Amino acid sequence: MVNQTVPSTGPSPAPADQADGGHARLRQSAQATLDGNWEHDHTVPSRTLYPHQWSWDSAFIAIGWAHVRPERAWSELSSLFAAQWRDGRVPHIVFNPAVPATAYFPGPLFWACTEVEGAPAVATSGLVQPPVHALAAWHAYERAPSPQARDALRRLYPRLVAQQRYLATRRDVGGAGLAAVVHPWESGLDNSPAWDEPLAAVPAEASVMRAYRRRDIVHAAAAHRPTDLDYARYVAIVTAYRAAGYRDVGLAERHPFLVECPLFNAAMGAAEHALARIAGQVDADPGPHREKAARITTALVDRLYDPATGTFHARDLRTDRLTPARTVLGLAPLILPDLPARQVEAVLAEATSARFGLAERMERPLPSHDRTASDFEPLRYWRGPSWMNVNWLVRYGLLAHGRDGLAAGLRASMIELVETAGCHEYFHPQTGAGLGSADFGWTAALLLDVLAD
Ligand code: 9WN
Repeated sequence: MVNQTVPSTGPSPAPADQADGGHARLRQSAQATLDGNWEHDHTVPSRTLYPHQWSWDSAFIAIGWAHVRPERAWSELSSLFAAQWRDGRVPHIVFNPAVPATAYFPGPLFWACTEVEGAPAVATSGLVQPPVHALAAWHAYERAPSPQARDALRRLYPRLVAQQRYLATRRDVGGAGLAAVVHPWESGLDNSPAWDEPLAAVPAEASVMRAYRRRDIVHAAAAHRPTDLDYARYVAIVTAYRAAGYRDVGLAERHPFLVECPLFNAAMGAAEHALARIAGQVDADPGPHREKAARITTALVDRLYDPATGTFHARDLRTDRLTPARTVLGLAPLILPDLPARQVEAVLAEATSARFGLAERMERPLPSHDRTASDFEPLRYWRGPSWMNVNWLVRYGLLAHGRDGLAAGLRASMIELVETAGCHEYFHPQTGAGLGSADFGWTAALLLDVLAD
């Protein structure tokens, strides 16, 4: 037994650290990252790689702000939704006009959205990202409830409803109650192996990238980013959507990439659950949200769950087949509180297998792709590295299904990772080394959130 009276010879924690489970300094450094990335009414994901506002980043970042400066959480979300298009889409990038147009590729001139009818005056992209905003808004409110927060929630509510309406109507290309993503960037997991098959069908040559200047590989190692061929296809898909004026009518007949993603649709279902709770605070009717949530969960299980693999896959609408990769996207439906027990057990079996390594005591957080797959790449972006946001979502799902032991194991591994490597964008899934941008917004924000539990 350790004699508590013997003075330690190692560095002793500062008094504030002792009072905070040893995490005061970690919390301070996470807040310093958020402060450093704050930009008048929003937070940039990274000062170098991503100097504008990104949609799902802002949702995760708002959760972190709720712990330290709640007014910024609401500013984060309201500035994003101020750029909502008339049709309800929330753009995946809102460009800061004060930042040079060449700072990020593809920049505002490439998207050319300000000329499109129904787009806002500020320059944006024409794509969306996973609709995690209602869930984030509710979570931020629960973390720091106040009359001001409730007013902000009241103002946000109709915009969140319009976002859901856009996805449930214009994006229901498959006609079965799920939303389709029209670009890998919309999934948020840009070069996930889940997109390899549908992306391979998009005609493109890597050499077209000679006509453009990729800015990402100025700031990050090319071996840790999508390839030139990936980018050539990303550009080709945007070009097709832009040529159609970013209209969604007729997507099935003309668009080169149409996929139903399990994470995106799980977020859409979780958003209805969150909206039901928000409705209860803002004198609206929660009933229709609960009904929509139930329909989304049923459609997700019918269309994206494969009993043969026991996990969720993406459905390529151009072939009407599930794509074979077993990625972390398949675990995301756990965030649905009404996911049937059979699928909950199957997803837990997948998560706790050697593919993902979830356990009550685990060395590293979940990777973005199956560790045992032959195309697992530990350094390349969404093809292996661990990311805080998907780990946060899976932990949220574990808590929703009462798996507290597994949630605690995941939490400890997330904290240890950032404590050792810093607030990086992503992490080597075996060594834990920090990859991509340092001082990354959602890593800092979600760390603050898990530390608070
Ligand atoms: C394209 C900002 C965004 C994240 C995405 C991540 C990455 C952009 C890029 O950065 O995507 O949207 O240039 O690679 O994949 O999830 O929202 O952090």
